[in-house]
Amino acid sequence: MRLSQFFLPILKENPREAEIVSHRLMLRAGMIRQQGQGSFSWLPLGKLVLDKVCRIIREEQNRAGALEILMPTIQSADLWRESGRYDDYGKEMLRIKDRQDRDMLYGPTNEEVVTEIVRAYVKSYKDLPLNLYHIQWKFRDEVRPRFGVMRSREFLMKDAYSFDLDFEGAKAAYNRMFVSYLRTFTRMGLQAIPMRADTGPIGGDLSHEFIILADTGESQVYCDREYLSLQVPGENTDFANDGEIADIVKTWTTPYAATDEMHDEAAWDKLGEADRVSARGIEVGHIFHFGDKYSKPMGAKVTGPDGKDHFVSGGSYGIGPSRLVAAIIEASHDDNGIIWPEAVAPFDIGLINMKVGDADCDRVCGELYSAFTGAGKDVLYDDTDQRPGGKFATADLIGLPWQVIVGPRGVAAGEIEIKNRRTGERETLPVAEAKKRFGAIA
Ligand code: 5CA
Repeated sequence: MRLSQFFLPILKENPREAEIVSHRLMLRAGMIRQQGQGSFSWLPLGKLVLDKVCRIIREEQNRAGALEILMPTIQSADLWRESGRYDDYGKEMLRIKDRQDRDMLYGPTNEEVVTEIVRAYVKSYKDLPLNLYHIQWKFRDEVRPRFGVMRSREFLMKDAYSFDLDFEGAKAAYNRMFVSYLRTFTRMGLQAIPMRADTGPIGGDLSHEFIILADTGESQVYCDREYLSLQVPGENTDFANDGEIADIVKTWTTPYAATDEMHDEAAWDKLGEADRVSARGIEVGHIFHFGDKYSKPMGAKVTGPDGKDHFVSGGSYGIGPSRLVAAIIEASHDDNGIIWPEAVAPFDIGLINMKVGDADCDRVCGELYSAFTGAGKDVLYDDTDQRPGGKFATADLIGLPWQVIVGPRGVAAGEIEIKNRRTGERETLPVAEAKKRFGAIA
């Protein structure tokens, strides 16, 4: 992509409304545009990152056996009356009337809709286990929308829903999602700690929040330092092996970890002073086990191996991709801007032409652009007539992992410079060597 043809509305000044660094940097880097209270458009740079985050989530959901669907945003109030949540949910729910004066709502979550699907089609235990997920916009009329996309009113959520014959099956499904979440967040360069959590309006008897430690986090959290060095399960984890998955969950739930609402002072006091981490945290995922809370009032049942009817046992599993983009920035930035982990970077390489119009610089940039893109790299080529200082500032602000800098003096000697955004390390290389460095055959 040529920067001259891209849409990157960079802000020079710090936007005054932004209280935390991720909100500030997302606005400055032209990733998002606020459209209303707690409502944002995603501009091209932001959308590229959001899509990469969603792709990792999808891959890990699919690996754990979940199936992707897509449910509507606007839901019928009658379905929520069946579960009993229409009146309970309170002011966070945006209630709407259609032209026939029917009560509708903009979904804050989807337990009712997905339970209706299962009730309609799933009749036998042989059709279970089943886990259906989607990535869809949600609306919650939050009391305090703030911090940009971190706590917005309209936000993207990946929500998965598991259905099993009995409690044991549902626990195995919960465990698979638990392990899938560990892998998902690690792949985005984040260290997420699962903590015992309150179940709130979703309900149920077991729940974990996945928390990123960050000073700007909204929750107070408590955990054992041991979490900071636990090994995240690898790609070869066998999700079909309930025993293996349960062992991983045991390892990750044995040391103490709890959010403020679930904090147990007595257990906390037993930890040595040096092992205690008391910090602020950002909730990026939340999983719930709630058994027949929805299937019973909504009549979602299957015939069991005993020939009798059983209400299906369920759980739900949320991740906030839009919040995650902000959380990744909170965890990875410096004074000059964002530092994207490679897996979610909007482009892999920023190719900077220091003197556009200089025949040799243009030629070498053209060659490198073809070589890198040919090797499967996403490249943002700064072919604008901005001064070098401005180009460097933009490159640092938008945080691409690598900068490849082509200037007249270097080119005359057949050399270019590469800079690693994270470490700041610079290296001067012959052009052919630079091509090889990023996977292109010279
Ligand atoms: N139905 C369940 C699980 S699918 C559910 O709704 N869970 S939740 O309420 O915990 O939300 C799931 C995830 O959505 C949260 O962990 C968080 O990452 C994200 N999220 C929730 N509220 C907001 C918000 N106002 N702005 C941005 N992301 C949010």
